[in-house]
Amino acid sequence: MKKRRIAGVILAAVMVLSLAGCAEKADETGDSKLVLGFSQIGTESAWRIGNTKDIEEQAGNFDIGLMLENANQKQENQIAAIRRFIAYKVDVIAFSPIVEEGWDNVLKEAKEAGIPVILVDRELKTSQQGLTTCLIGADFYKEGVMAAEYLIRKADSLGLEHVNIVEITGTQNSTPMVQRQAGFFDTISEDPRMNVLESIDGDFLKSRGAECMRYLLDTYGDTIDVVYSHNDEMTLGALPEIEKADFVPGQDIIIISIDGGQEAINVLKEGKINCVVECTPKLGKALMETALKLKAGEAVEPVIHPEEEVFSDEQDTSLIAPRGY
Ligand code: GZL
Repeated sequence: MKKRRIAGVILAAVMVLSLAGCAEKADETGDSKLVLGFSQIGTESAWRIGNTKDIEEQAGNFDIGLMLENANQKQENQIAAIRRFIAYKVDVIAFSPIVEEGWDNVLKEAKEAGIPVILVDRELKTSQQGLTTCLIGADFYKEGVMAAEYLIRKADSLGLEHVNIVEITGTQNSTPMVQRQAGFFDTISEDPRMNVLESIDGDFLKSRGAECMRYLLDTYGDTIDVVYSHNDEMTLGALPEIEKADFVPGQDIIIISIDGGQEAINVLKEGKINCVVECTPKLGKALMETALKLKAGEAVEPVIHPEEEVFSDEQDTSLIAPRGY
């Protein structure tokens, strides 16, 4: 018990020192340097790691004091971090909500403290309007549509009359999962060739992608024509399982993924993935620009969607530029 108490004291001391350090930075500049508190979901994917790196780089470029906390995939850690930002009286709070529900209380506390909140990457649902100022992040529904539109073109080019699809989804009740599924399903629903055998939750994790693919292969075997995976990590976990089952990914089974990280693009170039829909993690510049506008009392766009494209075996993949994440 004693050891735990000592550890607790050390952690608290570290927190105070790091906050004090931030306060000193603000004092050093002499001017009111913007302090931004950011609660990041975790490090579950190359996308997430790239997003964190970009936010840190852009905070430096804009000379913004960044307090970034990693929640290690736990909503309660994000809520605790947002409460620390409120206590520290940061100028702006931003976060990527791991799931859409359960944020009302802490967002009401931020509003009562007069601290504006920016949503980055993912959205949320609240019972009260006006608890957040804006969203900077991808149009996930459109990503799902682009994935389905690729599949329809692929089925046409192969002359397929019947297409059996398995879906490996991202974290249940997260915005990217809900909207990537909706965009895909809405688009294929008008095509009588398309049949979804099963959707299964891979939680955006590589290890879960492998487990899901093993289960789907055991259950559906060679009736599977397409794997639609909500992110590259799960896709990269699934591919070895497909090969262990003596199928050739990209040929025996069409592979469609989302994110567009370098590792998945390399596999696309090898022909083992057929389509990667881009979901850029580079949201840091827009975040810093928006935070500065909020601090200056300027109006901000309610939604900022970055431009995104589709990489696939329909193009010369050797021309795809380095991805940077
Ligand atoms: C999408 C982001 C998703 C990525 C995953 O913007 O929320 O979370 O697609 C990441 O790789 O885990």
